[in-house]
Amino acid sequence: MKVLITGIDGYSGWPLALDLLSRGHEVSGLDNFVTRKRVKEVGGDSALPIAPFPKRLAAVRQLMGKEIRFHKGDVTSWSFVHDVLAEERPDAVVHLAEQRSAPYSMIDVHHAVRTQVENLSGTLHLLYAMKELTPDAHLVKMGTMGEYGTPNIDIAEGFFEIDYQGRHDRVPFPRQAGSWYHWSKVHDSGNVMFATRIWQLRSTDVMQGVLYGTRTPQITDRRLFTRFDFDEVWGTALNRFVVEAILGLPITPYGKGEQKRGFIALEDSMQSLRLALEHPPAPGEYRVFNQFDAAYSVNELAELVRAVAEKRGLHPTIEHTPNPRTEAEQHYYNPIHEHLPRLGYQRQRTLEAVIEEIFDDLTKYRRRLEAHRGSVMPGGVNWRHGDNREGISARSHPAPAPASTEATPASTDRTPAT
Ligand code: USQ
Repeated sequence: MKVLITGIDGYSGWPLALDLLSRGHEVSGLDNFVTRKRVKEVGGDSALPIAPFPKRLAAVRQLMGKEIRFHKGDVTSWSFVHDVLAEERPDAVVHLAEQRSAPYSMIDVHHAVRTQVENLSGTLHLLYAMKELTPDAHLVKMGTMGEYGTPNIDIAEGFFEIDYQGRHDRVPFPRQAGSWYHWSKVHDSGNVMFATRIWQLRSTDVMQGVLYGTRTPQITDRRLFTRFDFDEVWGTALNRFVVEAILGLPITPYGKGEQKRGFIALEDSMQSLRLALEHPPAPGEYRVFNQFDAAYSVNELAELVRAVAEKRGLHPTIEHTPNPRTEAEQHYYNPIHEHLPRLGYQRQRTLEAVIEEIFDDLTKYRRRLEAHRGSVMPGGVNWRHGDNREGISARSHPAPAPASTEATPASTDRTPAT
């Protein structure tokens, strides 16, 4: 199968490319490398050193004997998206090229607008290009479990049956997202669902939980490392807790710490995406996968990280900090996840084992963590403040470039296919 991965340089895009190549699929990709730049703007960096993209491609060639065709550019450019699809004519597109940080989207009005303009326009460009050029191809769109929020009832897998005022229907499960970023995914979901219906496209909307881990079976060399973020803006709670423990900082659950989320290991996410690709939906079918293995509270994560740290002679404290987010800190959480197991999905990795690996891998790069210690502690982005630029500047060197509310002028710069 010919698969185009948008956002191929990202945390999950890169391992997905390796996974698909190793299973004999043909892979092409696009990226504008903006995540590398934006993480640095807030004073962070990947804990694991990631090779420049041409070196990644050379390593794939040398170690796997495979080629990835690459296009440098921005999905906010219609002509770029159109040109890439016209050239590649993929059987499937995995769309990961979106701004993926909730705190980044909450920095100020410019970051909120940038997040939504970029994410929605990229998806719309892809939908239009697929309708015109590859109407039979399958779109696998990365959404998030955070689209649903934390309702006081079970969370259906995309759709649910409802009786209301004497009538019955099957309707999308309500979305109650918790950041401008998460809302951008909600709006995307509506757009993908609508385009699929009017143009008879095939689409899978992946409500993915929080990803974790540094390894997949194909990451066999440091040139193939995927990124690992741990700063306040780009790092997830689990990543941050491990780094806090290694650096001797307190582990920082926000508020009561009883917030629950669904989690899935990087390697298992690759398995899920592969299963989705290898079992495409019918024309006109929009399906939703709740892609996670188990739910954990932030306090459970903190305790697991502390337990692993203790075994290694580290003695981190757990210090609840005032919650900078507006979110339920104690709530019911029971999302249904049945679609992937029906396709043969089986969890391979446990959270405990992967936390051990993360400690192993990050401890070797302790100096990189030390160099970005200032970006770890919370307090820079508060949901209740309209403007957090001061909080962010305080921890970043250099200060972030001023954002614009205009759609980012897209780069159409094209690197020759390799
Ligand atoms: N949290 C802490 N302490 C911290 C950082 C976060 O307690 O130091 C809490 C947050 O308040 C939140 C929970 O941990 O309640 C999860 O936050 P997170 O930063 O780990 O993850 P989140 O912002 O939800 O976003 C991440 C990814 C995003 C993806 C999403 C999946 O960055 O791209 O869509 O996880 S989900 O959470 O299912 O929406």
